[in-house]
Amino acid sequence: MIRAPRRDAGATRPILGRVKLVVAIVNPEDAGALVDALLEREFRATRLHSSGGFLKQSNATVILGVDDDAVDEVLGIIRENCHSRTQLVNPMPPILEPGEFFLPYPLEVDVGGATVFVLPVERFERL
Ligand code: 2BA
Repeated sequence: MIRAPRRDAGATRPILGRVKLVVAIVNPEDAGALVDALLEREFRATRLHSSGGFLKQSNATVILGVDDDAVDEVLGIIRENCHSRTQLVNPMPPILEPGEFFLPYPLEVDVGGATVFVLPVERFERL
């Protein structure tokens, strides 16, 4: 777990150990429980409001900086709290020629429990 330098500890210094940035794109209905579960385990997290490029619906992006050793624990917490769902999407109508017609019907799309990226962090400081 990252131990950020305290403000009264004098000079700011980078966190020891290799740090990773976990970026998790999750359903907004799961984001609250996920952030609560992370905080319970003493992980600091930031929740951003985002939206998916394909469905154009709201989702949530949760970012957190963690020690390399803690990445698996964080992935476990994400797995426990984020559930996959089926969402209906109305396809865009095509451009029709005269005499053609298009009967729109909703398509089912599986949206994963979470899309997670783990990135190396060059430097981490709390100033
Ligand atoms: P959306 O882009 O709105 O995508 C929602 C779901 O639609 C996806 O679920 C996937 O099942 C489907 N989908 C997306 N693009 C598609 C396509 N070109 N053709 C057919 N089906 C498509 P997930 O894969 O679980 O992704 C959930 C959300 O995670 C995405 O929302 C997007 O916001 C994010 N995401 C997924 N992959 C990403 C990536 N490689 N980079 C950045 N963000 C990503």
